Amino acid sequence: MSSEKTLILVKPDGVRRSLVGEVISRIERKGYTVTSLRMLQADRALLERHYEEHKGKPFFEPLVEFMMSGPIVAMVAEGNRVIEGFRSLAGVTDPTVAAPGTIRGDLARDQGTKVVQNIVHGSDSPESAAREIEIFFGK
Ligand code: D4T
Repeated sequence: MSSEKTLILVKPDGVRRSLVGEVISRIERKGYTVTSLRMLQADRALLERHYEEHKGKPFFEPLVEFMMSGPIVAMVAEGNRVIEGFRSLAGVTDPTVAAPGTIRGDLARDQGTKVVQNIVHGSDSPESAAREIEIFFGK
């Protein structure tokens, strides 16, 4: 049986709003297994690595500032097709149009900020997952 891993973050807005349990609960109720978990205060160096694909974009600096604005929770979830499955649970990036029933569609909205505050991050490919898991949990 082939299993897969993904890196999931509860961003500072999710932690501030006490939604960590809600996010983990949705992951577990879907049937995935959380196999690693830590709360941390991310620093700039870590976030520049994590978001390197966005360097130079207009929302990059606001994104880094937002992600440093409070603690985050990082976790690894496992299961068949978990990368695709968690992105489906999360909903699309823009919470205004994220489908009801998804984490972003149910729990987030446009706050009028320079960067979208959308509660969670999930890896978008096996390569990103491996890279991001190493950033947050080491080899
Ligand atoms: P993450 O990576 O946080 O799971 O979000 P997504 O996969 O849904 O979106 P992303 O990597 O394209 O963007 C990272 C982060 O930047 C914010 N963002 C993104 C923004 O404020 N404005 C934008 O135009 C985009 C594309 C939201 C998530």
